[in-house]
Amino acid sequence: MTPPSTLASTPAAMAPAAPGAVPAGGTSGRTSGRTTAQWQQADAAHFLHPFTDFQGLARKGARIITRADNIYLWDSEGQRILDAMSGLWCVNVGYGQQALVQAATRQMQELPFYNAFFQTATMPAIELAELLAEVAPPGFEHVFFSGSGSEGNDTIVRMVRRYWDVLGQPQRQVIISRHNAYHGSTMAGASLGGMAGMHAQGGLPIPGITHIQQPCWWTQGRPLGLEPEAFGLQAAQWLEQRILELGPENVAAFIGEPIQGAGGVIIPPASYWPEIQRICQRYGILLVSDEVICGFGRTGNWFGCETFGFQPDLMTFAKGVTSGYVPLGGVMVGERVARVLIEQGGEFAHGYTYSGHPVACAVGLANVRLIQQLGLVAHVHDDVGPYLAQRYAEVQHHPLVGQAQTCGLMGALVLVQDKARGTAFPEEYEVGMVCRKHCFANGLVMRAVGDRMIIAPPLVITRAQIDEMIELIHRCLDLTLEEVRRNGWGGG
Ligand code: PXG
Repeated sequence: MTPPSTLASTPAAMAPAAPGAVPAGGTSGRTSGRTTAQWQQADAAHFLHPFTDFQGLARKGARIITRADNIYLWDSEGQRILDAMSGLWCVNVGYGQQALVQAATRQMQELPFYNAFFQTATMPAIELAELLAEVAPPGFEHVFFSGSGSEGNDTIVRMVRRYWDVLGQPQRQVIISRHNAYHGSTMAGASLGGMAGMHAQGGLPIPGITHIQQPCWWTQGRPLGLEPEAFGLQAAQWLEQRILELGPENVAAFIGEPIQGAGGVIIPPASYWPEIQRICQRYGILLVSDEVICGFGRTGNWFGCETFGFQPDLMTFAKGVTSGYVPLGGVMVGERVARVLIEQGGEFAHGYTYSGHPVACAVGLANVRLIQQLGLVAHVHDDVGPYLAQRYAEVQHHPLVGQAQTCGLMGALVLVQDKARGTAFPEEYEVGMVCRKHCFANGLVMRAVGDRMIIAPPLVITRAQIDEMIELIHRCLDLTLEEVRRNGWGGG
């Protein structure tokens, strides 16, 4: 096991305080003279939060997060919280890593911004592109930078359609994705995604995007009495069926997250991705792996496609590339696409002001180097990943848990009303939200997606911290079970 001392970051308290600065305290220190209620009032008055019922939040008041270190957050009331979601699936190296702070500071002083549009480049962008080509699977030599995962997926749509145009097959427009996928919140990102609630707002999906069923054995394979591996093959067949319905000559690409993250950590059976790859190859269709969550060590390899044994043509990345310290995303472009765009494509009329932003790239560079120096990919693969799997096998025995599954440092617990039969709770009970409320009150960030409780802790987590997290999870499951029984909802 990697000794914890090499993984722990410098405690914020040890950093010298600037004259007159408010101390980085968990309680009133960071509140700059306002109470939590005053912060909440100002928040409700001016800040429209993403994916939020504005009125509902205004009534309740947001939790104000004031500082963080390693895998812990502190709120404005001084409560310490174990962040089992890595911010939002992104703080892979944990909080407080001074190498990233210094890289940003240095770059801001030297060259805070210059663009990459008019035949210019900055050194951090070049160096990061070079390093990403080194850590990516073989065959990925080129990078197109964006500012986020959503923008990265917009780039994917533009790029795959451009690829087929250049090859003289402009009718190859359709991109196939999956229900319950999450690929971002821009028009193209949300269209690629398969979230019904998002499609219901704003006339989505945009034309040329279609969705097949997701490979969720628990909700789809199990009721049919299929073994996971047989179900994986069947779920891949849904892709072939759709390709044949559309006509293979009209299909540009298939996109998927190796593990669906925001959809509830849906880990596909091992048979699924190799069969998807075979089908894409059979019809010449581009295969896109959305690595925004699975990339940068999350599943125990640098990229999720390596864990699941497939070789995509394009990979979207974001989040873990900078561990969320600053925004950055992009697309890793495999040789099949890169050669066509470079050698035959002429100008690709696409790009963002912040494509290759020097500060973001400098932080990305420091972050990827830190992942290498700390050996975090091996730490997940050989140590904490298997250890989490072992501890989750125990959580599986809890009366509320129907299924407990992990891959690397992603985990899902399915809450069930009847453990023996694996029956789901009625949706209106919102049992996931009940559990989340107990997590919130007990100093644990665990996300609820319907009845699936999900985690994705920072990769620097140690075995001892996994023990601490599992203890909290048990406590919150027990409190949820008590409430379920008090309400007469069954349970166990
Ligand atoms: N692809 C995947 C697979 C993602 O998970 C995006 C693209 C979009 O990235 P940006 O950087 O544009 O947000 C994501 C983002 C959740 C949640 O509820 C997940 C994400 C974003 C917001 C909420 O789990 N993932």
